[in-house]
Amino acid sequence: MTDWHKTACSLCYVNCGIEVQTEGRAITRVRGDRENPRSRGYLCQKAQRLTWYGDHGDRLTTPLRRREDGTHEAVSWETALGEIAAKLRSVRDEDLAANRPGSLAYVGGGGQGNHSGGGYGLALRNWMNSKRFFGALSQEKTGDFWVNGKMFGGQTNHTAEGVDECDLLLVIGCNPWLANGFNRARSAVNDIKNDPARRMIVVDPRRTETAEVADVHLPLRPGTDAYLLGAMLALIVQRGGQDEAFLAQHTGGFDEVAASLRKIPVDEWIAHAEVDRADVDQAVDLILAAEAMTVRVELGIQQGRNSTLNSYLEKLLYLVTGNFGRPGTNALHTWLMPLWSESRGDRSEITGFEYIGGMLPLNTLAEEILADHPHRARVLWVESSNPANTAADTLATERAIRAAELSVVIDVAYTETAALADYVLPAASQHEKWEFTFFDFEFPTNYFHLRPPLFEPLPGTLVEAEIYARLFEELGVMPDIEPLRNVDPAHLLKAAAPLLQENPAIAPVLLYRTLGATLPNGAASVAVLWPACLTLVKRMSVAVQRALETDLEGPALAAELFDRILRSPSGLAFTKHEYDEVWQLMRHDRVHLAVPELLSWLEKLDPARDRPDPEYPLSLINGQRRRHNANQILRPPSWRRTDQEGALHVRTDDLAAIGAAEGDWVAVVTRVGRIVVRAEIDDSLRKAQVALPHGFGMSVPDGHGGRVWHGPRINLITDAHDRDPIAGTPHHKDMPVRLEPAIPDEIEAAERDAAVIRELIASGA
Ligand SMILES: Nc1nc2c(c(=O)[nH]1)N[C@H]1C(S)=C(S)[C@@H](COP(=O)(O)OP(=O)(O)OC[C@H]3O[C@@H](n4cnc5c(=O)[nH]c(N)nc54)[C@H](O)[C@@H]3O)O[C@H]1N2
Ligand SMILES: Nc1nc2c(c(=O)[nH]1)N[C@H]1C(S)=C(S)[C@@H](COP(=O)(O)OP(=O)(O)OC[C@H]3O[C@@H](n4cnc5c(=O)[nH]c(N)nc54)[C@H](O)[C@@H]3O)O[C@H]1N2
Ligand code: SF4
Ligand SMILES: [Mo]
Repeated sequence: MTDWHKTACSLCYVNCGIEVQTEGRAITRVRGDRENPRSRGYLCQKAQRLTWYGDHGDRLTTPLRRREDGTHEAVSWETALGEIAAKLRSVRDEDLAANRPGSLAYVGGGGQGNHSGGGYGLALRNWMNSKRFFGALSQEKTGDFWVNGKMFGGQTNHTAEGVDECDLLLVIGCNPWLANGFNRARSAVNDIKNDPARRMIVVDPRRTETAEVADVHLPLRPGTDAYLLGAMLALIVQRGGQDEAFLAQHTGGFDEVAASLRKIPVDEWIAHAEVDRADVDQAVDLILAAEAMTVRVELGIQQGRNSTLNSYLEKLLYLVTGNFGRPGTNALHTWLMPLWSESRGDRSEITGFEYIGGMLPLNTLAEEILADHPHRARVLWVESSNPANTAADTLATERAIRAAELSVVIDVAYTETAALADYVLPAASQHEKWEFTFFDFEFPTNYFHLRPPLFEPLPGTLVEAEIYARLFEELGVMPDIEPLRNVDPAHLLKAAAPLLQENPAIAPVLLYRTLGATLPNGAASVAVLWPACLTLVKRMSVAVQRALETDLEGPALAAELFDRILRSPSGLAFTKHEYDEVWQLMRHDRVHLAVPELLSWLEKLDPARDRPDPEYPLSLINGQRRRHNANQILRPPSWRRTDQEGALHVRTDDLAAIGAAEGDWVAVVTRVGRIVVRAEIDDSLRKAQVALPHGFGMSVPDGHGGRVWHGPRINLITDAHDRDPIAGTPHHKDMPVRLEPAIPDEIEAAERDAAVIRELIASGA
């Protein structure tokens, strides 16, 4: 009998608890972990393919240094860290001498399954006196954070959904059937479908798998969400559907909102969205009849036109109707440690964009580095992210990586970003170290899951904490911790407190080297969770006591929480609230419904100005979630059971319009670029809508000593300047494009690559 080991799936941010069997470094079997109190045994079609993440030939096993000719050579950890430290020190000194802001640009800090390394990156930014932080979140969610800051008072006042208990699920711009995005998504959608008392509305241009089972599907024209949601809100208020008691008790500013909504030309806006008025009325009927509605949104509106405004309107839908803070509605959730921070209006000197949640738009990374400005970014530090594929405008991003005076990538695989970097540092994989995420978005009970390692680190790799500890030692900024070596672990934190207070910038590294060294089973990098436990207990001890079913208080409660986290391989509940305590999580005293910047944006919307460009008449979903894509996490071609080439999805009529047929190579053309892809029919798309998959564009070993491109590099055609005015997020879900038949040279090159990929898949690589 082979043992089952507990861990979590890291292929999307839901992080389902799973159990796996292993052989060598391979994961041979995967099943849902029924003991995980949150995911309760659920998993989706991707989890079975998890072994392709850590067990393949493109894993990094040694630090690499870039040669003059652009190729990489292996160097020792001492050499790599010594040279990096020397360069960092000299840039830091120059920054200080020139009295300019720190010129380190930091990208990433954690992917879908790994946040254990992120804290050390913060230490590095602190030491380099730099705030410049970019990441995946700052090209999808920062508009949402900005709105939360205005309405609830905190950019970390992030919302949860009550999908399991709602009687109406309103899905806007996301496809939980394929992308999940919330706990047990497919089961939850099926439960609603099979219960005649529960309803679902889907707002999505495409007739998605989720829309297929909805009671009402509003297939709006891409990019018109603000019009449709505005019209729906106007109808709700016209019909007196606002929850007066809720509004009076918990909110302010409704009258200003209502005044703006009353100006909306409802029929004109609905016509602009190209949906049937009768369907909109039916959706509004369902919303007004619902006892408990929950609204679930994602990239369709967050990476769509009017992104930040959409995030506001979506929240108004549940707040105006009083669907908040009750079972089955939206709510705020707790954090073991917030994944982002609070910004107070600081702006980039280079682009003028505001920091939101501590981040600058990823879309502006290349500008920050390439700008002709004395305060441009000079060092690029990338950890657990692959911006050469995932940031808008690939060519500009590649130029920026090369232009940086120092570029360092910490990753497990030889990514497209790593291939361009001055130094590449190999990390132990998520299955080779203690790992966790802060993607804990549940209310009233919230959960945390610390996963023990399945394997020893691959020889040559180090966990992030160790990489940073050695780097700071190399930088000569680590204080002497020798006197702490023989202190009894029970008194260690007290003994270390002065050191931590004197060196707040590098606290994570100090915790790792001190407290970490006393933790069992090599769990040293878990030490960073200790201050999180202390802070949480100070803020909400009752909720922690309830979750742990204990009367302990203060530091003893924090110690108990920390200990339970270490001893709960299936995860645990860490806070448990009563519903009406949701208001304690909010920073404002009441919800500020009126956000002047967004109300004036709403009032300025003009259907006459928002028409498709005749030169680029189609709307591209540039980065669709499909059955077998998973960001940039799974790289070997063989992992994909479906969509192995990463095809363009297009309707029969839109494809015929350029004289092409299914299986042909076609060019997708934007203002900034052109890529060639295989066409595949999907008539569930809306007329004039096409889709390219997320999670491709990898350069993989071709089996003959070279490399070959696998699937479209979709951000080659993304205009980084087509972005939200507040958050700077790209409009990936509504990119203006046109299709053209590919030319013979393009077809020949595409066929050549495709043949190599087919060979690789046939050989299981
Ligand atoms: N299979 C799979 N699952 C994943 C991932 C993955 O790579 N693969 N990645 C994970 C990550 S990081 C994220 S952020 C989530 C994203 O999850 P989702 O946001 O659910 O996924 P997308 O496919 O990007 O787009 C969502 C939907 O937006 C619709 N859409 C396009 N344009 C518009 C529009 O103008 N208005 C509206 N209302 N809808 C529009 C599309 O038709 C699509 O159905 O998925 C996560 N889950
Ligand atoms: N056009 C277009 N672009 C998009 C999107 C889109 O829809 N369209 N979606 C966007 C979205 S929502 C997201 S979330 C981003 C995702 O894009 P990225 O931020 O680039 O993140 P991932 O694709 O998750 O890549 C994570 C990286 O972490 C590495 N990694 C895995 N485990 C570890 C580890 O333990 N340690 C270290 N150091 N590294 C590790 C992986 O090898 C991989 O290179 O893409 C965005 N880009
Ligand atoms: S929903 Fe996400 S975390 Fe869960 S099994 Fe699927 S990919 Fe993995
Ligand atoms: Mo994402």
